[in-house]
Amino acid sequence: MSYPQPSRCLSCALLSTVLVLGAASAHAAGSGSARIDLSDSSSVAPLPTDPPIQPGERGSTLQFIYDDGSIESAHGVFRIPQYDRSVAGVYLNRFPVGHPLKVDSISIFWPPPVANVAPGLELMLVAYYDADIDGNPANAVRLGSDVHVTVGAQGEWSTYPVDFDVPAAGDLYVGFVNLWARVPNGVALPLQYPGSADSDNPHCQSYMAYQSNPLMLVDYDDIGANAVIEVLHDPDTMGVEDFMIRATGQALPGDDLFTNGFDNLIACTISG
Ligand SMILES: [Ca+2]
Ligand SMILES: [Ca+2]
Ligand SMILES: [Ca+2]
Repeated sequence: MSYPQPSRCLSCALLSTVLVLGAASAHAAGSGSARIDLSDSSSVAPLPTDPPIQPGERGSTLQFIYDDGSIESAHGVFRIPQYDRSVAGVYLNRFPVGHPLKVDSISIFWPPPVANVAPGLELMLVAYYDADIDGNPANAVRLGSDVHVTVGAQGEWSTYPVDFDVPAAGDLYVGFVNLWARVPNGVALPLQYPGSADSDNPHCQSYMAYQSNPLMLVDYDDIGANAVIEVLHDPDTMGVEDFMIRATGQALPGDDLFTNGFDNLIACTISG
């Protein structure tokens, strides 16, 4: 069996689009992210553009979507330089919101079989609230309690009910942790790419957090305790892409006319 050639992110810790926190060194040895190109294996017809972001009223379902439903790549974290084991990470989309709300579902598009993410593997759904709306989730507060679920069918969406209360306007981050690889030194071959991504109409609001030392476990309670936080915003390595992680939400009681609150969305500037 042949695998698509990954593009590795060995230098990404030095790029301006990458937030590197703590005392970790660059990726000379340790863990690094990589992607595979799946643009020829899309099983879903692409839409012309992402679904429009519509204002909602109290009682209506709020949609948080950056992708067009067609997958172009998938991302993973691996032990480097051996490039022989998959390491756990936190995969997130950032949605600036203008009001309190309740997140009631998270949907994840699981990549096709070539990404080696088998149905039934255990993951955890996570959400965070960042009051300072700065695009850096290092100080974001984790919301709710543990939600353990499993990978669904490959090449399809899985929708999971959740109950995460966002307390106020700010940045909402939603996503998952691939718990099945959250063991010292990760898991053995074949390499796994759990982060399905959409290259069309990128919003630059997709993040990966992980430890640079593969012996250390990714911290999903405190994003800032991880050595690396990357944004999918580099054409040469990670791509400029959106994770195929969606959410729905409801306005909390007492809110009046409610918008999805994307007012604070930063511009997605593609460089290079
Ligand atoms: Ca998109
Ligand atoms: Ca697409
Ligand atoms: Ca922040």
